Amino acid sequence: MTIVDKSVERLSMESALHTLLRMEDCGAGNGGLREKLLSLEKKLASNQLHLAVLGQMKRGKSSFINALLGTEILPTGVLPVTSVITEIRYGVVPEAAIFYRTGQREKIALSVLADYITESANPGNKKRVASVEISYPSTFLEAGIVLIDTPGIGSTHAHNTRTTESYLQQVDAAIVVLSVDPPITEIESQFVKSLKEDIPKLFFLLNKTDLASAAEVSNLGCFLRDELTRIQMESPEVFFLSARRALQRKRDGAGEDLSGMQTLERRLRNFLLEEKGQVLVRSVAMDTLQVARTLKFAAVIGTRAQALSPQELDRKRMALDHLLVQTEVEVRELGVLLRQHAAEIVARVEGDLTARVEASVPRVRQHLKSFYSLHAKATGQALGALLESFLIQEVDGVFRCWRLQEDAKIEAQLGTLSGRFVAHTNAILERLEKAAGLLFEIPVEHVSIQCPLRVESHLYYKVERVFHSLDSFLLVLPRFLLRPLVLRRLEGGIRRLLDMNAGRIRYDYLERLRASMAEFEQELCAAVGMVTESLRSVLYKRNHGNQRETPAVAILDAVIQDCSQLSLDS
Ligand SMILES: Nc1nc2c(ncn2[C@@H]2O[C@H](COP(=O)(O)OP(=O)(O)OP(=O)(O)O)[C@@H](O)[C@H]2O)c(=O)[nH]1
Ligand SMILES: [Mg+2]
Repeated sequence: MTIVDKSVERLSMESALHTLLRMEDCGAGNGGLREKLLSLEKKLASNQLHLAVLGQMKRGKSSFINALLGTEILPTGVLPVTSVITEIRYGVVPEAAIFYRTGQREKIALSVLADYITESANPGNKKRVASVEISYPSTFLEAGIVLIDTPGIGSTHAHNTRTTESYLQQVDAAIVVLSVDPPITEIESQFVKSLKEDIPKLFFLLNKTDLASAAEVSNLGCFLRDELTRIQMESPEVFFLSARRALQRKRDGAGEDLSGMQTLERRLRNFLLEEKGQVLVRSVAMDTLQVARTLKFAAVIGTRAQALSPQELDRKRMALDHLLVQTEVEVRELGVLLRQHAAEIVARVEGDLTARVEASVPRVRQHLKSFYSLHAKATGQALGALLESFLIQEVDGVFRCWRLQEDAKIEAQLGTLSGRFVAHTNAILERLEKAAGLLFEIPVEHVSIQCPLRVESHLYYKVERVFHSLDSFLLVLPRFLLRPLVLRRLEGGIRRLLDMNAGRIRYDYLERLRASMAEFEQELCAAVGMVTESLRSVLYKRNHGNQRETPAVAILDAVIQDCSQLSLDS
């Protein structure tokens, strides 16, 4: 038993799924449907809360996670420490796995973790670690919480900020760690504002309360809430903590909780159970309802079929077979059409990207020249390094804004497209169900399917060096000759840098669109396949279990009722 009790809703959802799976085991259904039920069961069981711990460097993010786990797994310190995204999830054996950008994976002992995730042992992430996964046998994690330690934003190491930002879209909730010294800075306010867009739920944690008196903490809390309200955070949830005291208390294993940790732990578990868990149960219930209604429809037809004479049954079977084949043809045609539309979207992205690069080359060159004039004193290698880091930032900016706009554009196009295709599929299903109902003289209530089409974002930018060391003989050149030479070299790298990143982005969009479309098409086919297979299986099983069909309808009615209830917003 985990520390989180299962909710009543979750238990009845589990039981509804078991009932349907048991019916499947009796042989009443079909393979696709069984797979669907098993995937729903898995979805329900995988109720996990991906909880990122975010904030400016040195606020105590890693210390907070250590305190939650009651042990000092993560390195902490007075200089910027964490440089790699680190996920910590439940596991019986304490260990860590390193995922490299090359795709390689390596298991390591927790004792050498610092060699991979700290700025001092892995400066600028030269070991090219993409992420780290830690397993740890903590009861807190066993409830289904995955903690994510992140590099501090606003760190002097710019790559750390980028690492964190590119990860945010994957989390369910985040704890923004602030501290009493000072409670919130302008950078943090801006950061919180940007987070609101990406993360469904934010908690705020004012850490290091041991450094202030109770009265000061209370004042700081008010100040923090005011500031959060000012930046339009609706009813912000603020917690107070001393990660230092909390860890000490867990180590000593006793004493009154003065750290604030218990309140926070309780809230996080409730959040997982009540809010996230309910959303999940609701979505599983909606899908299960679909399955149960399909099965009932088929079961009712099956019952009807038993009352028919063999000749009449054969005639109706032939008619239904014809309908099923026709449906399958229509769905295949729909698939072809869908792929055509997907290709059009990809072509549009390519066009936009090319236009972006073309428009940016002269602009970036102009910006580089202005920056160059502003730094009239620098020359030689130093000037090269300065211009290069400026250029990298510029290129990053070119694509960052573009991607946001492009993502919004694609999202809108996909929304329209998926809406249309879901409607087409529903129309096909409705026609089939009506015709089958008419054939067997039973009432039909079509339940619309819903499969949203979404594209996940996993893009990483690659910023490569464009300025390489100057040949030593050039360094003897007088300043008035050397400076323009350095500028020209950098200018020469602009297009290459833009093209290289455009290529990566193009490939990334292509892959993501392809994967999403394939998944969407598969979902649509599965929704139709569930109905056609159920009808086939029930019609060709006339001689097995004559007595089973009637109770099946009653059982399905009960499941339908439960799922309808569970799928309602509470
Ligand atoms: N007094 C006090 N110090 C704390 C507390 N929590 C963390 N610290 C100290 O703050 C410093 C930074 O802690 P970390 O946990 O490394 O901070 P971080 O946010 O993970 O830092 P980065 O990984 O560099 O972004 C360390 O010296 C900690 O000992 C606390 O509750 N009280
Ligand atoms: Mg840290």
